[in-house]
Amino acid sequence: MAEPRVFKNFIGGEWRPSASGKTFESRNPADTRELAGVFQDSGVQDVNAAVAAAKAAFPAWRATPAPKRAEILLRAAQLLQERKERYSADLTREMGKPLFEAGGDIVEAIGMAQYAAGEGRRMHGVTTPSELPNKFQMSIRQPIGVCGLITPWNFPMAIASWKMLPALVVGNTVVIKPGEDTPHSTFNLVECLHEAGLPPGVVNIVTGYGPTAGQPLVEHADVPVISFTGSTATGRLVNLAAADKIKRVSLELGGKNPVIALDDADLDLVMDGVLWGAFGTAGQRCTATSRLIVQRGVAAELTERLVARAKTLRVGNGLSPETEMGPIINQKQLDRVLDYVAIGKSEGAKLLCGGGRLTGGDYDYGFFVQPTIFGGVSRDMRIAREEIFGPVLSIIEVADFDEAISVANDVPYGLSASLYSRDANHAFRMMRDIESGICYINAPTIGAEIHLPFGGVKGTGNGHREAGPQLMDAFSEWKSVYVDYSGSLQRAQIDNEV
Ligand code: TXE
Repeated sequence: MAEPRVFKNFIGGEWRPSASGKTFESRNPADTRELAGVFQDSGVQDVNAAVAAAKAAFPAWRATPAPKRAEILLRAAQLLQERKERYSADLTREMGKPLFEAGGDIVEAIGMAQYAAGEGRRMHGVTTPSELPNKFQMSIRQPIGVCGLITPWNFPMAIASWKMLPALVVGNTVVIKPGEDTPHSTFNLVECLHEAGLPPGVVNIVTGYGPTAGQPLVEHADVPVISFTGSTATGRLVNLAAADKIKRVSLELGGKNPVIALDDADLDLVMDGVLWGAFGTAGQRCTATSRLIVQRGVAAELTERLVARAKTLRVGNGLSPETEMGPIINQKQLDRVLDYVAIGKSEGAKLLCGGGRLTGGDYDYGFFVQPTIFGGVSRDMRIAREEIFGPVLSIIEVADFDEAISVANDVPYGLSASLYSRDANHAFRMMRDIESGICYINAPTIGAEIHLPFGGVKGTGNGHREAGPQLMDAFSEWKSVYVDYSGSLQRAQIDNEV
């Protein structure tokens, strides 16, 4: 086994230990005997140093032409492509997801680098006519300053890229505090940016825990923008801490995503979609399928076939090519998943398969849970309403499409939702009536692409979207510019009275 790497904070283009000298370990969740890396346990002094470096780098980066900024992103995309295999293994080692899924994380970062780089040659504003003669007007997009990025552990490279690359192409500088379980992938992303020519101080990494390293970043007076992905509870704290200084906060929080399967659905397609949606990434996706809302006519057959397939899924170390489902990220999340299994049973739901921790042999060194399916779930049960963030699927039977939509919308979240049906009328009603930011027809609840906005309604966030044509909105200000070349004072709304 290779010597574990010790990562220092990356501040102003230099490697710096935490001011306290403290470090923490990240271990492979599939095999805790394996150390994935040692990272700095940072505090307020380290955050202050990183913000100072980002602030100092801002004027020159802001003044760099956007197409030049974009060229660096494109070169980084090329480097990511060349290193995809190595970075995927690093990601699997720290996060646990199987290698083929880890590759998806890297591909998403590559796609985002290419997409954001395209904006370097667009970054369109608008020109509009004036209501007065001899007057010109337009809007221009401008950077804001130092952006504080706080990311979770489930998509260690993809989520970092969604936030960092749009912020950079607009001309902002960045301090990122990655999830404490999975910091390595952020270093890999930033390594490519630096080799591609990113100037020192434009991106800074401070590792550590939420309350000690995340909170000082949120509260820092020189950080006007916070972009956060994580739990609803922490998102609320972040929002409250930022409110005092009237910061811009973009939150991407949880989900309780439904698949609706109607009697006329292609059941083979539903099977594949639900298994992938519920058990891909061991259910640790904000878009994971956690509810199957199924019409009565196909409920029995679908349930029986799903349970049979779930029992055959190969759960194991993500580094092994046979693995279909990896571990849970850590002990705390494992306990949470098992707690929800107990809650489901006590609420009267029927445990159809799974529900236990996998033990014996190598399983004893990781956080493995069986793919779990509950039947007989009703809409008011906690397992039908609360985000579990693990491989647990709740099946809820309904009479018809109307009841399905009503159940689907009856949760505090609204990120992703899916309908399986051959009926175009139901498909269009779904698109109109489902309360979610992302809607799929005949496809699972996971699989968002970067060319469309990502985010949700209700408790899933606070109205912002990542990626898509809106990707730069959280990280830019609009400036409206009026140029009067009439040579005299022209008063809008007064001198042009209708
Ligand atoms: O998240 P946290 P956790 C949900 C999911 C999961 C639950 C808990 O339901 O079971 O959250 O996961 C940083 N100020 N999601 O505990 O605490 C923290 O260090 C500033 C959904 O891992 O929200 C990490 O970098 N920052 C989600 C980040 O916030 C703070 C993905 C997320 O951690 C902080 C992950 C503070 N006071 C979990 N406290 C999704 N939307 O996909 C913590 N952090």
